[in-house]
Amino acid sequence: MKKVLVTGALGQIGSELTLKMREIYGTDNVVATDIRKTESAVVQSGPFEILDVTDEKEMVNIAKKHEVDTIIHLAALLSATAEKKPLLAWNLNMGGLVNALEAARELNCRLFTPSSIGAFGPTTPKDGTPQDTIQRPNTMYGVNKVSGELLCDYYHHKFGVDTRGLRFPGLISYVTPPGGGTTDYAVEIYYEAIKNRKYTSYIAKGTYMDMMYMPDALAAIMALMEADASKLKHRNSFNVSAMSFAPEQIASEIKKHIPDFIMNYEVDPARQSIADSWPNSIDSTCAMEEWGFKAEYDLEKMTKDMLVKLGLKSF
Ligand code: AKB
Repeated sequence: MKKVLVTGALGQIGSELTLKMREIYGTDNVVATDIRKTESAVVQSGPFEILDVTDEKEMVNIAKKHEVDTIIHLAALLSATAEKKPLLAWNLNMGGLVNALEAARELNCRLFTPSSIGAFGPTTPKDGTPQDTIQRPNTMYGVNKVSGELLCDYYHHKFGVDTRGLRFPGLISYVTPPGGGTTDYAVEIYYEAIKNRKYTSYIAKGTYMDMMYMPDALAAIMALMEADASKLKHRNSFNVSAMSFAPEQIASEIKKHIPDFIMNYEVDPARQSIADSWPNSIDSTCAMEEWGFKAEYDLEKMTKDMLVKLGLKSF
């Protein structure tokens, strides 16, 4: 990767990935884009363009203007929002992706886009979910993710576009909060633990989902993008996970550091039913074997780091 274009650069992944890549590849070599402009470090620290990803012409123009060789396409709606606004999700998630793929085809760029554990559904094996398995999701987000995986495979086989992707679990970070996801509780809980010493979970006890700390997610994206293409048997998209836990387990990990922390439950049926349709834990073996995926953070290590970064003093 010599010159990279990032879409959705002000979102949860983009706001950290853009800065990390600017450190590695050079500030001017990472062009950030988003539909809005804010005062964030991403906008202040390097090239930034306003881009609505549903505008194909504009995407190609910006990619051409900056002579990029890689597109990191992150702009998308997450699962809970997509379920509330399914048509918008279809138009944005699929429209944005096909435009990014067309830009990559026309300009001969490598393309990364995230898939998700949401690409699985209620008939998928729930534990140790394999790389290649049943994918019949019952959410609009899941439909978008499976369609996106297939579309990326199609562009790879039909047009030779170097497409790569990861099926991300819930991503946890202290920098930019996610918005509209089902796994967001696992981020909110840390903020609330620091602020109010209590949290009300909208996900029920005993609901396991895969999760990953953001530094591992950023490292995984860069390792996959740098990987030797000839080693990749799978294109879209690799299972990657660092941990799997239920709400009561993250709560008891927090309690080790904040003993008066209280967890309550008020289950949101909409998000619970999305969580129930997803795997308990996915198997990342193919990612490990094909390009050396490795996660550094488990629940214990991540919790310590999150609480310190969010300002917990007494450690
Ligand atoms: C969501 O909850 O929608 C995302 C995801 C797992 O894709 N965090």
